[in-house]
Amino acid sequence: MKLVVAIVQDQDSQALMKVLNKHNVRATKLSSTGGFLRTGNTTFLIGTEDNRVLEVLRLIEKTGKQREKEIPPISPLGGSTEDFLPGYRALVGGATVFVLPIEQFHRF
Ligand code: 2BA
Ligand code: 2BA
Repeated sequence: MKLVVAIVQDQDSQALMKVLNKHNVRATKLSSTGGFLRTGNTTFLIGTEDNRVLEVLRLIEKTGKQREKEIPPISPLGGSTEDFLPGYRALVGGATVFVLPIEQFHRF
């Protein structure tokens, strides 16, 4: 068994959950925050049999879209022009995915 951890953009999370449900893939959705942009994203925990990992990856790949996110420039009040941080466009991936081995699985 494997644990698929998938970080997706909030905009794609509903569609992904729908697709997973449709394919009978069990999942848990967590609200998360990206360390770089400090904005919300969604983390899916998907415990699945080894022989379904590829299928799950394909479902995630098909659902997530790459998007450019605009980071506004920061101009500090009363700060010198050296403190000015220019705007930034980050290309945020459709999904960042980790696949981990599961040592044990229990339901109590
Ligand atoms: P964030 O950390 O908010 O990052 C959003 C996007 O900003 C990233 O998209 C990347 O394009 C850019 N970015 C992040 N760190 C950067 C840096 N140090 N320098 C320049 N640009 C940077 P993605 O790579 O598609 O990542 C989307 C989200 O997936 C991330 O949100 C984070 O929550 C998660 N993630 C990505 N790589 C990860 C990792 N190795 N471990 C844990 N979470 C990760
Ligand atoms: P939910 O996904 O909201 O599922 C609640 C209950 O609904 C499940 O209880 C199960 O009895 C039933 N259920 C869920 N998916 C089903 C399906 N495809 N077909 C038939 N019945 C289904 P639990 O199995 O005790 O799970 C409780 C919660 O634990 C789940 O809430 C989910 O958040 C998490 N979970 C369970 N298995 C998981 C897995 N393989 N990966 C990730 N999260 C899992």
